[in-house]
Amino acid sequence: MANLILVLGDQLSPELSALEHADKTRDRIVMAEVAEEASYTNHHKKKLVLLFSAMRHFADQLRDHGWQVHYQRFHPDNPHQSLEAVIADQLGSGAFDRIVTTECGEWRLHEQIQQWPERLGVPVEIRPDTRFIAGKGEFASWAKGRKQLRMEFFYREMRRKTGLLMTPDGEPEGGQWNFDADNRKKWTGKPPAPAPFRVEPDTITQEVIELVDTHFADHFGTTDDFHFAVTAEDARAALDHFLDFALPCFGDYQDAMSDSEDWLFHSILSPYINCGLLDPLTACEAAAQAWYSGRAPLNAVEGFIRQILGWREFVRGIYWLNMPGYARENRLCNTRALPWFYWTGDTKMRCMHKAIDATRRNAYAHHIQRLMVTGNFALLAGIKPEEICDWYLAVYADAYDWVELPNVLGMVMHADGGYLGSKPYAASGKYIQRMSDHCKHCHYKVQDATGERACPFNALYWHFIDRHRDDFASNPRMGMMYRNWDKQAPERRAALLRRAEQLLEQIETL
Ligand code: FAD
Ligand code: DLZ
Repeated sequence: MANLILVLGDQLSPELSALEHADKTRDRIVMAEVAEEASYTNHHKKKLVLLFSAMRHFADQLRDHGWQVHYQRFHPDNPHQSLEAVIADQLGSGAFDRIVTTECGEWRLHEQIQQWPERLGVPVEIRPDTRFIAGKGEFASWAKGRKQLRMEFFYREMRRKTGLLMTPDGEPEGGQWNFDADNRKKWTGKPPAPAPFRVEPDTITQEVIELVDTHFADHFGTTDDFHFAVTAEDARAALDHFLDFALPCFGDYQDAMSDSEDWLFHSILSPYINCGLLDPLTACEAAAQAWYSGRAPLNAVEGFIRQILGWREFVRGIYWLNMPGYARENRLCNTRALPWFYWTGDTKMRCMHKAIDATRRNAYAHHIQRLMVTGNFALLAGIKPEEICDWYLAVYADAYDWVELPNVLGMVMHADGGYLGSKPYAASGKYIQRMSDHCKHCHYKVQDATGERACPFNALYWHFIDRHRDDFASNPRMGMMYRNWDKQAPERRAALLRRAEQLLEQIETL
């Protein structure tokens, strides 16, 4: 029996389940750069370069290991511009009995692949994606019957399952599951943040950069200074760079933001983990080892492992448990369009400008910028979930529907009614001032809430609290906000709401 094995752009792992037990002499691997995948959103140019170059390197590696690979390079004149068209063409070019693939990461594509047996007339075997620590069924079993799904409890299960940072007696190392309380320091320039890991573009990457600049010129971002790893070997080197230079401070400054440093002490590994160049468990094990050998403190190592073993696995579980309905949720009934400055960075709000500008240059912003700056603003301003979700899906090198959607729709926009997180991450300018040095460079005054130059986050925060009283006043974690709001003088409340209304009317000019 000969198989056509489809390997997607985010499945660049030699141990991919679709490749298990395959026969190098009989089976054919298909990989394709196609317009349909490259254009379903306005993918950042650097994401396109990363994926196409990493796909080409991976195809070469497979060939070097004796596999037969059909690889389609992107060209706008190619006759087959969807994965289905490429597969149909390949089926016609040989005697293949079935298609084998690993489950993909997006509902959109998943639905298409489900229809292939009927549309293409051959069986399709879809294998579980074993690169995740929890299978879809395992997550569904954990979730079943629980009133609330909370990451922390799922994370503990994953710690027990993997044994990561667990004592031989089954207790968490350090006597605590979570050291988050230690991870909220402001960064004032010391210790200096390490330079990010860089790989200079080789010939393949240079060709892809030219291709993207020619055929995807209208996509968001820039290919300038492309320095991501595009092979598993270099992704491993990026992990080692993180362990040596950033992990020791990762925990302390995990929530910090800086006006002068784009990357701080973050790992910058998500682009590699998500496309298959780096195995998530390998990254966690290497971090745990750094603690055991005294190279990094426990608050840093536990914090890093929690992001991958906890959040990454949790959001994936939420996604597959709730799609396709999840993508349509809008429980806060938001209707406002996404302001244009999300695409240009052209705003006087310094924190927003800095986060969007870094995003445009790097196809990267760290978690707190995504959550507490661009995300927080969208939440406070009541942006339509589908528009802000599409922005996040487009602009980051690590963005795929399964991870972007729960983070944006659930964690940031609270559009799922609190299914993913117990309270919205709404915050005023004070939070941004506490965690960064942006405010001292800003046109707006963070200490003011009303007046022409008052920080927009301030009045918008109270407007959010006021307009969502029915949604949140009975939430025990929000009670204090409502008490603070209610005890302000009526004239003060009216002035804040007027200022917020004015900001919302002039949102494009902020
Ligand atoms: P680090 O801060 O070094 O964290 C280590 C790793 O933990 C990351 O590489 C990532 O694999 C994982 N991780 C951390 N937080 C999360 C999380 N909330 N969900 C899933 N994994 C997590 N992450 C994506 O991979 N793709 C996305 O499209 C994406 N969209 C996001 C949108 C919003 C609004 C928010 C708030 C978060 C989003 N995240 C997304 C999560 C997180 O911001 C990124 O994973 C992280 O910034 C990637 O940078 P890093 O590798 O330097 O991460
Ligand atoms: C994101 C992306 C892009 C930009 N291009 C391709 C492509 O040309 N070929 C491909 O196989 N995959 C691509 N991908 C990834 C898919 O769109 C999709 O996000 C994932 O395969 C879902 O798991």
